[in-house]
Amino acid sequence: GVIGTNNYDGNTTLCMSSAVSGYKRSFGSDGPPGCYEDFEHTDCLLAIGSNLPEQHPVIYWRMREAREKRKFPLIVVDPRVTMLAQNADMHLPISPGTDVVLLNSIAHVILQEGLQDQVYIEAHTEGYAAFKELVEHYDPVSAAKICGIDEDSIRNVARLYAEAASAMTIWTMGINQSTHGSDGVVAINNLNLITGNIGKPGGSSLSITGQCNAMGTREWSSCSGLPGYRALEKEQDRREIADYWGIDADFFPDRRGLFMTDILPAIETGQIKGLWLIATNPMTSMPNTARIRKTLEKLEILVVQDAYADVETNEYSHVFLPAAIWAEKEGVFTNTERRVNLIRNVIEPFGESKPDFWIFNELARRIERERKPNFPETTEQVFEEMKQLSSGRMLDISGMSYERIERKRGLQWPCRDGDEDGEQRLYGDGVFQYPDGRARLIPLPFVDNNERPDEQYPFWLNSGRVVEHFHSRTRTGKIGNQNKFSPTPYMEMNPDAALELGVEHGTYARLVSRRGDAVVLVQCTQRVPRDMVFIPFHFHECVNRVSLGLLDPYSRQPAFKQCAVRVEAIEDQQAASAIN
Ligand SMILES: Nc1nc2c(c(=O)[nH]1)N[C@H]1C(S)=C(S)[C@@H](COP(=O)(O)OP(=O)(O)OC[C@H]3O[C@@H](n4cnc5c(=O)[nH]c(N)nc54)[C@H](O)[C@@H]3O)O[C@H]1N2
Ligand SMILES: Nc1nc2c(c(=O)[nH]1)N[C@H]1C(S)=C(S)[C@@H](COP(=O)(O)OP(=O)(O)OC[C@H]3O[C@@H](n4cnc5c(=O)[nH]c(N)nc54)[C@H](O)[C@@H]3O)O[C@H]1N2
Ligand SMILES: [Mo]
Repeated sequence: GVIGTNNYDGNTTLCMSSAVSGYKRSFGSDGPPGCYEDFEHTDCLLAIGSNLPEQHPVIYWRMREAREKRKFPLIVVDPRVTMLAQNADMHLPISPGTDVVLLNSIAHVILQEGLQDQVYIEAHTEGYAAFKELVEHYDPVSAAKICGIDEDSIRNVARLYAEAASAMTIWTMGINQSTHGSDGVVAINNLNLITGNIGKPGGSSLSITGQCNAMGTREWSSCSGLPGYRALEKEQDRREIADYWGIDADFFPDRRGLFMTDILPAIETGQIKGLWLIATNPMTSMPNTARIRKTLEKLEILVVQDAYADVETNEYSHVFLPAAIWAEKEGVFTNTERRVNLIRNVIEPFGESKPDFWIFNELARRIERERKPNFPETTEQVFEEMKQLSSGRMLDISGMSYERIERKRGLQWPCRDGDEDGEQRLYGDGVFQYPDGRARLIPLPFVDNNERPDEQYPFWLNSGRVVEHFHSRTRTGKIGNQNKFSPTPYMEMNPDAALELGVEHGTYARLVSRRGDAVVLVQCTQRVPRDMVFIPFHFHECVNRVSLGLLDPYSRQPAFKQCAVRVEAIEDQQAASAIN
């Protein structure tokens, strides 16, 4: 509204953008249709590429309690034996990046055996014929050869899921961070549409969001859009916001700008010369660290706005803006189940740091422009603006207030003016956000475009998280206990594979890919198959030195979890330990 660029994007592109684009393709809009209470109603839970006990322990306890009360089956799809897989009734150790094949095949069995909800399909969806034709090619015998799950298990899961009175799917980065991330989400939606499991108690496609306010960035325009799920491409949306802000509608670019993952290459080629990084640390979190370093060095101006001055990206900045952290500021955020909650500061900002909101306002004030939006003074005034801009829309929050949010311990959207509570689920009436009100069943042909293990690089490199650390460790890296239990970059490796290479448990080994190398401590474990290593991505100069991160064509999210590496034993252990 002041600078006039469309090149702004949320860290969401590393995290949730596949879920966003999958929801949009299937339902006509973003917005997770389910809620946590669905665990208390479901008769079958499918969890794909999500390690709930370590990554979402609070949601996990809720799910676990529900499962202890009503013993419903839990099926986990993950190439590793995660903590969640250990607790599952069935674990499907899928070949990396092939979830779409498994889901197509499950749909194949459901349609072949007539287990689908034909009434729901006919009343609420579009595209059934083309979808049916595509999944005919994915019989379990052929699919098993690609996705590595045997045909009997595929049939078993298909029957369990389709015959359950209600069934739900949750997923996180095992689906989203893939070259088929968006397709994977659509495949999950397809499964739930053909079984009539959308918007009903215990029946849902529920993406588990990464960060506490990942939903907020999606809803309120951080991802190159306009507030309230509005798009730069839509003339009416541009006009509504321009009128509200009192600026000219043609000040806005008429299309979205680059995704985060396309902004960095645009710096490489000189199209972008200045970058303002707010609360994200690409030197550790983006694939191919060497390339990112070169990119940041090329910038004419880099502004880093972060809570910690020792964040790695700050080594490349020209200006540092110290930001306050959550306990030092006030504002609302939206979680996985569309629940809006409020944080109030319990302490004053440390030192010279300021709340991000204050920084934005002060910068906007200093940028010279004839007609500028009016910038509110308090976060509560901003919330009042958001309420007005949401009124009558899908994400209506006009019935909320700071006071009511606190009293109700959060409210879910939509919560319209006058509503006592928000709605728990979306699409319960089977009316979707496409103009004709119908959801889309979308055929998903599988193209194998990953860098696969070969003779030179014989291992799949998988990466993710551990419970002890949060992301790039600017915070957890400073906490005694977290470092005590997870002190050093390490790699899960199958003991048989280690034996073959003469790599010993508890020693350092060298990991090599076509991009670079890294030194990690070897932890031998049966958690990973013989042709895979897994590395938590929290440590700087570690897994993302070697990762590739091919981009999903729809969501532009990197496939952090699939590329090929080799492992080499290291003779000089002392030198290796000095690196870490
Ligand atoms: N303690 C802690 N909690 C966190 C975070 C943290 O850093 N620390 N980060 C938060 C954020 S932003 C996010 S996004 C979430 C992430 O939460 P999760 O997605 O649950 O965590 P990850 O470890 O990234 O990945 C989950 C699993 O995906 C599997 N996987 C890899 N490839 C495939 C595949 O091809 N198919 C399938 N089906 N699975 C695959 C991996 O083996 C891994 O076990 O966690 C959130 N919670
Ligand atoms: N190999 C591999 N790479 C990955 C992933 C993976 O699974 N494997 N996962 C990806 C995913 S899902 C994600 S979400 C990303 C995360 O990647 P990033 O977003 O880059 O990681 P964070 O460490 O969470 O960065 C947040 C930064 O914000 C700062 N900060 C904290 N609070 C505040 C605040 O209130 N204001 C401001 N201004 N700053 C603050 C922190 O100090 C930190 O530097 O990593 C991605 N990278
Ligand atoms: Mo994330």
